[in-house]
Amino acid sequence: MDTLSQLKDAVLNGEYTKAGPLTEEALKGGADAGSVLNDGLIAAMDKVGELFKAGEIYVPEVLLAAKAMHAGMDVLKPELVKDGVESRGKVVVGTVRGDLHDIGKNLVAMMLEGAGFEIIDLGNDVPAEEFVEAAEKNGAQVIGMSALLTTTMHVMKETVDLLKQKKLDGKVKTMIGGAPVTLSFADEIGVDGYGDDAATAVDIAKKFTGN
Ligand code: B1M
Repeated sequence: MDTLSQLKDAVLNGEYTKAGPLTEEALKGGADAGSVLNDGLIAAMDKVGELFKAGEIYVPEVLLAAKAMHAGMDVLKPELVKDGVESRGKVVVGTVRGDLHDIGKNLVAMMLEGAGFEIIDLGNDVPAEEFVEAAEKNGAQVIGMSALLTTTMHVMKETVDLLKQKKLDGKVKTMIGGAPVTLSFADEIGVDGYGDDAATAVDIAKKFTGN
């Protein structure tokens, strides 16, 4: 098996101690950074997303794969900057104000990063103003918000309203998710997209950015 296939398998299987050295080996063997990223790391995370969506693997496997992907990305990042590989777009992510649950949000951020997006992760307990400011400051195309409590979901609407107030709606797309969030809630508050899992969040972000 060639090194890129070995790297893809290592990420897919969550073998995070192997992913860094295999990335190095692929680069030393003459592969360019773009193909290591697309045919190795991202190809593996795409597969992870598919398996996760189909219910064939679960959160622990996704977290391990994401950890392996990060190990590869750490080695690859300086090369990517050097080779000038373009990112798929910028996404601001965070868990809304008053809400400290961040496992799902982290998973979404990792899957987006694995798919080639640049992530501005604001952490948890993020107010509407901070989401909008971060999108403006970084020129992000998408704001992704997570909420796990029924009492904090309304902050998502505050962000949508603030974007409208600043005439940024349409320019900056919004997507939301989290256990209590539903499609009908998303429609009700006027966000642009709703993902019931991290893989769907990636599909939505790709659609928003024309990828
Ligand atoms: Co809390 N908690 N919790 N909790 N907690 C829930 C959410 C709860 C449903 C448990 C229950 O009562 N059955 C309940 C909420 C009830 C409600 O509002 N309806 C609850 C409560 C009440 C609380 C406290 C108030 C408890 C207390 O103190 N009395 C408190 C609140 C603190 C606060 O936030 N202010 C609290 C605290 C905590 C811990 C700190 C102990 C811990 C969080 C640790 C952490 O995140 N670092 C915790 C946990 C772990 C949970 C449960 C058990 C698990 C949540 C989780 O991580 N799931 C949860 C019960 C449950 O959900 N079954 C519960 C795994 C994660 C991968 O799933 O986040 O849904 P999830 O993300 C998914 C999708 O939703 C989607 O993709 C992910 C992957 O598929 N997704 C997106 C998420 N964000 C997305 C964004 C997108 C797209 C998709 O686009 C941007």
